[in-house]
Amino acid sequence: TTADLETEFDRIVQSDQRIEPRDWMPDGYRKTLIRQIAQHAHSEIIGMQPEGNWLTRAPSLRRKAILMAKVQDEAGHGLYLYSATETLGVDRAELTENLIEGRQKYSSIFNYPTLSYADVGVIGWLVDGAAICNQVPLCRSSYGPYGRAMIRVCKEESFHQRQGFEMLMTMMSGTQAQRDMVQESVNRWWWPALMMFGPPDDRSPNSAQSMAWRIKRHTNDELRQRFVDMSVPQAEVLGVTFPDPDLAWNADRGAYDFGEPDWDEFMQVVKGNGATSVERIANRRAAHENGAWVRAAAGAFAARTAASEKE
Ligand code: FAQ
Repeated sequence: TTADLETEFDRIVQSDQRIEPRDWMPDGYRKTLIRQIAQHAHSEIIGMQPEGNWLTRAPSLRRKAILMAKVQDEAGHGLYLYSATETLGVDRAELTENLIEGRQKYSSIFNYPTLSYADVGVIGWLVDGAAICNQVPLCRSSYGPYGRAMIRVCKEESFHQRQGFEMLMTMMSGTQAQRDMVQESVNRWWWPALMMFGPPDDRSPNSAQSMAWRIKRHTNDELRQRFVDMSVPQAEVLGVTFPDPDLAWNADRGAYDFGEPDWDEFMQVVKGNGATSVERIANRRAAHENGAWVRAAAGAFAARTAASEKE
């Protein structure tokens, strides 16, 4: 009966074992996973654009090769995550339609422009840094295919974070103009990076249920705090500051106090009114439409191969 299936599902989740694609799961669990994993996949794919903007202008062959590899890694992450979503019974083509028609979201962070080359380093350091902070606990997510995809994604994101930090260290030991460029970039990205963790806990409609199902392992505010605590000493090593007058060590809590992100700006960006929202989706749509002939050719080739194997 359904009650037995539910009891078994709860037992698996509560004992920290994994739900696998063929296991029974509540409809809400399936829907939540499709929403979160698809949004995550879309973020990786849209996330190629801000840094991709600097590929043709990287200052050396070495920096260009590194950046190209990083952007390709993001494409790979998107593909594993679309595959993980497909195990829940949806089709990748449908997910892409949802993205370009604005029916599914992607991370707010990718709706900001990359105005200087320092942004490449700051995205690696802060955006990949925030992504790791959020995603390491997701390696223990209750849904098997998602947790397993996260392991490899996190390893690659850690490498991306290091490359961003290394690039910024190089710029910080350069000229005053380079140091100013890094600080200006940090000023623009700090608050949007904090918004990546989602709305505050008292305004996060999905957290409680997702935590009960062990899809999420920590609340949005817990992870935001962890990210701040991790980033401040790194900023000191680099020699940059964060644009927050309320940022201060709190000895009682053993953590940094920090100011409130502009949640009105966050809501606007999530609604599709970010500085580059329209451009990001237009680029994705154009790439999808320009790739139609590749999908058609691959489909025709697969059908012909299957037919000749039958003969
Ligand atoms: N942007 O109730 P909650 C990367 C939405 S890293 C846009 O708290 P939830 C790597 C949320 O969907 C970035 N929307 O929701 C990379 C919900 O709306 P819905 C991707 C946001 O799911 C680095 C509503 O607000 N990482 O790509 C955001 O429990 C460099 C209420 O929120 C992931 O996706 C936001 N920031 O918690 C690539 C990680 N925050 O769906 C290239 C996996 C919230 O009901 C270069 N996802 N919303 O219509 C998660 O951990 C969770 O989904 C959260 C949100 C924590 C993002």
